[in-house]
Amino acid sequence: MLDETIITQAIIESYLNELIKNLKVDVIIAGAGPSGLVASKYLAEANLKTVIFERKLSIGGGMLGGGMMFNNIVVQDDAKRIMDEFNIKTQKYKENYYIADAIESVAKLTSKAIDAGVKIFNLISVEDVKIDSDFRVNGAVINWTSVEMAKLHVDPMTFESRCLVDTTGHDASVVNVVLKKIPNAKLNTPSGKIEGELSMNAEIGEKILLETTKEIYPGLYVAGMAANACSGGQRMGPIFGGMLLSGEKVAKIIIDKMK
Ligand code: 48H
Repeated sequence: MLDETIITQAIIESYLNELIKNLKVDVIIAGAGPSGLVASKYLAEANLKTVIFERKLSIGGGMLGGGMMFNNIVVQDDAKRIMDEFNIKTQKYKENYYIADAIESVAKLTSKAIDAGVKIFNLISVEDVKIDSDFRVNGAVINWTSVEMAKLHVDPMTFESRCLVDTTGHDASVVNVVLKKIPNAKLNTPSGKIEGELSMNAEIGEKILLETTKEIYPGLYVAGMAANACSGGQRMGPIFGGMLLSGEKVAKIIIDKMK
């Protein structure tokens, strides 16, 4: 005999317990694309309590769709070791070009992050940041994506963290909120504002991404496509090595700062 009430109670109770357990963490990551997933695994392995809030139902961001829905991705030599570390199969296509299955890549990035101790909440959007009295970012203000989509007037709730990472992709949506809502916020970019992403150049875009991955505002870090969007880096199309390396780099910066 299966009891629907027990099934419902099991879900509600365990979910609420997970939320409560993660009210105060070391690192909150906004966005479960490739850069956020990679960053989360390394952070969790360094014993930093890490949670990801992902706006969508699906995990993986732009990686899931490969290039123009041909769901293979390309990675270059520099990032092959990260693919190996996550146990993602790669096939050499030509010197310095490897291909991998986009779905396998997302599945294994996700699975390894979870195995390392990361908690991922999907269907939740980071809509604002929490700030201390010096305007340093120290948490995320979140709401159900369905509330956001329906434009309902429902107040959000707040999760506290030692720092926040914006891996929301092209939109850099958390950094945009900071600029809009924190008076005279000056970003760690040439103009102090968002420079905007540049048109396609895979070679430059991938290289510059390691420089644009950084603490962009006190307590707020940026990695992945959001990093190039903030600092005026080129887009690079469906090559994902830079996203993996950027996730690894932001984790290293945070670990060094927090240890
Ligand atoms: C919670 C949010 C919010 C929010 C968005 O776009 P992503 O895949 O991000 P990256 O930077 O890890 O990877 C970029 C890559 O996919 C890509 O687009 C490339 C390489 N483009 C090159 C080119 O030339 O176009 O994932 C971001 C994730 C998504 O899942 C969003 O749903 C999620 O973040 N997200 N989650 N709160 N406010 N905003």
